[in-house]
Amino acid sequence: MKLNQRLSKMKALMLLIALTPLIALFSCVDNNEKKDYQNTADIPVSREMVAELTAPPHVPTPVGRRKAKKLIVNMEILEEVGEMTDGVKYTFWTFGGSVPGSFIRTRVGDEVEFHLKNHPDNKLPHNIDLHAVTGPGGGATSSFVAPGKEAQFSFKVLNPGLYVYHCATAPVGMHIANGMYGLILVEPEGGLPKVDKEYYIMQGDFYTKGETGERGLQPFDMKKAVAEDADYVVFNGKVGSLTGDNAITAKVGETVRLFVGNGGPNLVSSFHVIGEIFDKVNVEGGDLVNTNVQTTLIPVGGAAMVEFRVDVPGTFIIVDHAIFRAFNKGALGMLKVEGEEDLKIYSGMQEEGIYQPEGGGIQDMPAVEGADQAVASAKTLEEKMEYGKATYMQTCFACHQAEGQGIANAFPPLSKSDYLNANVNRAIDIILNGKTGEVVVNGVTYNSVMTRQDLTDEEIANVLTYVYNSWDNSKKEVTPAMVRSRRSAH
Ligand code: HEC
Ligand SMILES: [Cu+2]
Repeated sequence: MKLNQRLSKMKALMLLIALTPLIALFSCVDNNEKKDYQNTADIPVSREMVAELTAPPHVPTPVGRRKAKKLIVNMEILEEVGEMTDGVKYTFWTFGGSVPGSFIRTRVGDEVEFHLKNHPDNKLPHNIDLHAVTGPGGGATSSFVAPGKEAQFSFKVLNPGLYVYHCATAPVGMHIANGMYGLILVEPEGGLPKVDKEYYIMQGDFYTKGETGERGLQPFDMKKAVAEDADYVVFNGKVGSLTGDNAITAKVGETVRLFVGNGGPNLVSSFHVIGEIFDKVNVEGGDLVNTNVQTTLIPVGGAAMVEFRVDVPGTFIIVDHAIFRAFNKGALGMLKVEGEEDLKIYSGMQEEGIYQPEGGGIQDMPAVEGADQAVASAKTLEEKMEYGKATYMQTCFACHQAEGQGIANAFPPLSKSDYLNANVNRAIDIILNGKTGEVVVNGVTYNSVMTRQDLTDEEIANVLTYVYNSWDNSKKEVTPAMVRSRRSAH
């Protein structure tokens, strides 16, 4: 090496040494961000970032040491048929296509810009109430969104913790019962302590027209929901979402953190992992840490973070310890741990399978009698009303509501509807063909979409007879012949 080369190298080295205190000073300012504010509301945000969203049981990357940001959340609502258990289908309403909805990970001080999109193929309006929001309705009042529309609102994340979010559109219970809930995590400054594995688990209870295990596409049952008589109590939206090949995993010696939520709508969870003790629980998802916990209570609309180290291999069964729910209604998951046995901790006389669901009761329940009941023709007005009401509750109820009152800005009322009462043929046509464009009902303009209803002539006659003879309407009787003649008019 030549002398001048060596000199310039030394110069560079000296420059570096001279700069070192400065660099240290800068990184010190960085770490002392706390000093810049009294309140989390005053934490400054730097730059913008699109939030990573994940479906259960996965969670997005930890926030670590990142600074508060403007965080863009793009959440799409999807109404889709999914599987509750083998052979049982259910129409789930979802935030992001999964039950529970996409996991949102933030830190205190983030300014969240929330974009709620309601897919154009959906049938209903929705909104979102995030328990992490300080503001009216937790965002619900600013996020009501019809199919094919997008709503935007922003909020500052003030309190660390694990929070539930859910739809709060009427009938609220029904939206939640169909799966409209999820978790939003707010990490403290500097992030949560590091662990090896993190998973997202959320419990929910479901109510179907048929009995538990009855096959086919099962509609939601309002009566059972009100009676809190659940057909399914499950983790992550379906029976078996966390069992067999879907089990969550860890290796001996690893630390595991579960973000556990409960969407309800009705049942609190006695959350327990068989054969493990929670080393640490952030009770109710807040700052209070309890240690050495066997079972932790997760209220409906609440959450908890549980942490434990796995010391021995095996299959650890995750349950709601209200045990019939686990073995008969689906609230059962598995954590599979691989690694070396430690005979000191556990002797090894492990019997796998001892806690399997009893005979897979849910899967193989035979279809209940009455499923293939012949459809008798309605003769009297009373019978027409009875059959018509059944069709109404299955087909029209979700939009026009139980008393035909509709939903403001979205679904016109059928009760005392001047539009309905003015023209029977027009009403028949609407059910046969669907309806788009403006309609004015009792002086209020609606401009939305009613999809065409796939019903028989008799079903249409009965449902319209039911509607016309309910809620102060004009008491007309619609016959299958009338429907037939409208059908052939096209
Ligand atoms: C997916 C939601 C949805 C379902 C299900 C639905 N409707 Fe509608 N209905 C609407 C919407 C939206 C309109 C207004 C359409 C427009 O703006 O053009 C409407 C309009 C109507 C109207 C005319 C306006 C009024 O209020 O009088 C009648 C009558 C009606 N629906 C009856 C029914 C009946 C009966 C059923 C069940 C067989 C049914 N609808 C199912 C959404 C729905
Ligand atoms: Cu909803």
